[in-house]
Amino acid sequence: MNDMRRLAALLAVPVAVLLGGCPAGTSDDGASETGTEASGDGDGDPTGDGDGDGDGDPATGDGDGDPSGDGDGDPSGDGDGDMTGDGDGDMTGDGDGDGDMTGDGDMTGDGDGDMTGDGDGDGDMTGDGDGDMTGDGDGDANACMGNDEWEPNDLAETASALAWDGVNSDASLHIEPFLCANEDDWFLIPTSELDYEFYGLHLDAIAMGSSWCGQGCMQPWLPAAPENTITIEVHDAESLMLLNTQTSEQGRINIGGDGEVYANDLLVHVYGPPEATFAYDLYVQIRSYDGEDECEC
Ligand SMILES: [Ca+2]
Ligand SMILES: [Ca+2]
Repeated sequence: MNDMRRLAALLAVPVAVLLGGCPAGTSDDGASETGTEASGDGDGDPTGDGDGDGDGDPATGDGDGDPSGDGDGDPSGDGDGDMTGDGDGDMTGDGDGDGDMTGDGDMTGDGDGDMTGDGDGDGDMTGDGDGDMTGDGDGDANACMGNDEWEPNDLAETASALAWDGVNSDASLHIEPFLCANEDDWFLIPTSELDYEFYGLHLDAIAMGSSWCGQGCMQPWLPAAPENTITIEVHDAESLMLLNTQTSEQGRINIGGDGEVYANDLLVHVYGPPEATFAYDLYVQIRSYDGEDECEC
């Protein structure tokens, strides 16, 4: 292959040098226009195009004096007038046509065409690589800036694994997440770590503005409204079977249940209508004993 290229270069250069300096002999000389060449078009060169260009490259007929045939006067053959052969008219040879040296169409050189230089390839300015503008990395354009530390967890597959705050005759945990508009929060509860004879689930969720006991105990409460509405589903983490669910229009969930169905790891799914966006408390408790939760004012 290298030998072939070398041969082509050796052949091309002398033809251009030797014939390129003598245009008068082939185009302006009336005697040579009489059809001495085999093309039969009367212009005195062998291309058959009738242009009589006499440019020293009898094979191309484009009048530019190089053998590439693209008419731009350089031998790269891409017609853009530079030597890179990428056809974009700048000298970088990266083919992106932007005239800088990075090759990605902007100056950052990370290949994604945005100016952040974060190399995440999503073309937005957040640098989290998920292609939406929220910067939370969850790929959900509806999420909000005030979201919580357990993101991204908008799908069962990306549920945030939680740890128990303490384990003895019951296991409990408490977190304070945030629900954005049109958002889902999924949490994985490590119930299978527990070795109980009995599994009693007690799950409480309290939207900001409500309280543990609420209006009945003269404690803070929220009126029924879409913006105060929250739904929680409890699934078996392996089968994804829905084990329990509750919706409250007043931002106060209180789920209870017991049995072997709660012995496996659990998935807790939190969501609301589009109007609902609030901080909330989530309490999850698994008890090894039976018992009710009653508000004692
Ligand atoms: Ca959230
Ligand atoms: Ca979420």
